[in-house]
Formats: sequence, C-alpha cells, structure tokens
Amino acid sequence: MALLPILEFPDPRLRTVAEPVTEFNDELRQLVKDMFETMYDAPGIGLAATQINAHQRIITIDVSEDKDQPLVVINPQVEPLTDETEKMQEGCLSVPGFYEDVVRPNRIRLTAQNEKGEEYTLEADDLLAVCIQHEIDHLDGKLFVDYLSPLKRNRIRSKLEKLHRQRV
Ligand code: GNR
Ligand code: NI
Repeated sequence: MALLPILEFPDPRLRTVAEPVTEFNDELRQLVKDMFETMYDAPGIGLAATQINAHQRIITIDVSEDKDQPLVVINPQVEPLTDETEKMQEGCLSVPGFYEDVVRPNRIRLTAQNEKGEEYTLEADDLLAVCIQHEIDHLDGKLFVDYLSPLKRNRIRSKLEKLHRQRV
C-alpha cells in the first residue's frame, strides 16, 4: 500500500490526456488500491489517475457518508440524460483551498469497467454525477478552474504558484 503524491495546478502534467486501460492485471489492481488509499487519506470523494501522474483512464470514487462505497471507474463513457443543469460548488485536490460554482448536466448515464474488466452501467445524479464528470475531465486534461473566468483562474494560479515557491 502506498500514498501517492497529488499533482497541483498549474502543473502541466495535469493537462495530459490519459490512455485507455487494456490490461486488467495485478499491477492495475495495486494502482487502484493505492488510489483509494490516497483518496481516503486526502480526504477526497474522487481521484483520477492523472492527479497522481499515472496517465491511464482510471478513477476512484466514494461519495458515501461512511466512506464504505468504493466505486472503480475504468475507461468511462458518459452521456447526459437531461438538458437540465445544476450549479454546484466544486473543489479539487489538485487545486487545494479553492471552491467555486460549476454548472454541469445534473443526470448522467455512466458506462465503465471495474478492476476486473467487467463492464457496468449506472445512472447518477447530484454529487455522484458531478464527481464522475469532474473526474472524467481530469482524464481529458481538464480542471474545474477551466470553467471559471480567466481572471478568477489566473488569481488561483498566482496564489498556488506563490504557495509552491514557499514550499520549496
Ligand atoms: O474531494 C473532492 N470533492 C469534490 C467536491 C465537489 C465537486 C468535485 C469534487 S472532486 C474532489 C476530489 C478531486 O479533486 N477529484 O479529482
Ligand atoms: Ni479534482
């Protein structure tokens, strides 16, 4: 088991587009375990492999109160089920300390594979729908700050860059 370091905005590696998973082997399952450990430790409700500098289409999620409903999301495909959108305040482990409203479709269908390569489909709304879309964005090199105005995004970038300089 291992805690993995989480990349932070504006690290250019967060802009990498992740590759589909083709081999569902023990190495993949170990990576999934380490991602859950890292996510629960952070703590966060979701983690995309991109955030730990592993550029494969792997996501871990647990939006449950008791942190006992782990969801493994590999090679996800998502489709909105309605034109309705929802505004929710989002945060991100890769943008620590900043929370802003983001608008997204509020009901989605997810088709994905688990750590054994078995395909499943689920429908999601509310926080789970937001989390799934936020994590898939990571796999495509996208961050929630990309939905904000350039002014807000640049302010966040400057503050984090300053923090990173102080950390070194
Ligand atoms: O822990 C997280 N909380 C959260 C809250 C609102 C919308 C999205 C999220 S995901 C975030 C963890 C994270 O950064 N995942 O990529
Ligand atoms: Ni995030």
